[in-house]
Amino acid sequence: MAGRRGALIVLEGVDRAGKSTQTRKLVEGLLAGGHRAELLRFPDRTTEIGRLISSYLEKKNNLEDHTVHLLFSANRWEQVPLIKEKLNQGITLVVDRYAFSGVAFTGAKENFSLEWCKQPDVGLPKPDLILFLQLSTSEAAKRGDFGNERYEYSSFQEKVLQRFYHLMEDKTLNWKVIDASKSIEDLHNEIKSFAEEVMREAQYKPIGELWN
Ligand code: DGP
Repeated sequence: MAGRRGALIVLEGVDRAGKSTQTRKLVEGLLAGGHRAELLRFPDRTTEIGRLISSYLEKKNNLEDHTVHLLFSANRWEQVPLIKEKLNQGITLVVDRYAFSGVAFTGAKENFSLEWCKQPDVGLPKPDLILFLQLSTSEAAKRGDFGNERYEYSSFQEKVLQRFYHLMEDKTLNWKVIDASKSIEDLHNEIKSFAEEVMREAQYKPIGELWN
């Protein structure tokens, strides 16, 4: 048993692709199957940095674009000790958004290179699996009105999607693209089988470093 670790599984996608529903269902499904699993989400709005981010997203405050990028990254880094501890205890972590959202959302703004955007997140624990919930921005928009938060409009989401496609070209990462237009249950079953496979493979591997 010694040395077995949990897997780090990330769900990514544009807004309204169903990430939050699917992360929740995956954790429930893994627990029901006798696995140890917990959910994390970024941004984590409960920390002090998270509260700053949250009021920025709610447009209650304005922050300079580089500054907010670094805050999102810091909000991930502040959870790294906990992430490592849980993984080493054998707990699989299912994460709703990670550094890829960080790069895709800031990278969708004018005058930000992907290279610059990646730097603050270099060295974060490397996901064993990144599930990309693929949904066109027009399909996403049909799922109901976007909310009123910053970034929740179609022309921006389209740019975000292009940045995600660019990030997916990185073959050192284990991306799996999933058709998010399927039913919630079909999507869940597909995601769960990818997750169980990677949990078996990750058990004896050291935790990697992202983009390093
Ligand atoms: P959510 O709580 O999942 O609805 O995400 C909040 C919004 O913040 C969503 O529009 C995506 C965006 N977002 C998530 N992570 C990052 C990040 O690291 N950087 C930036 N700029 N935006 C992010």
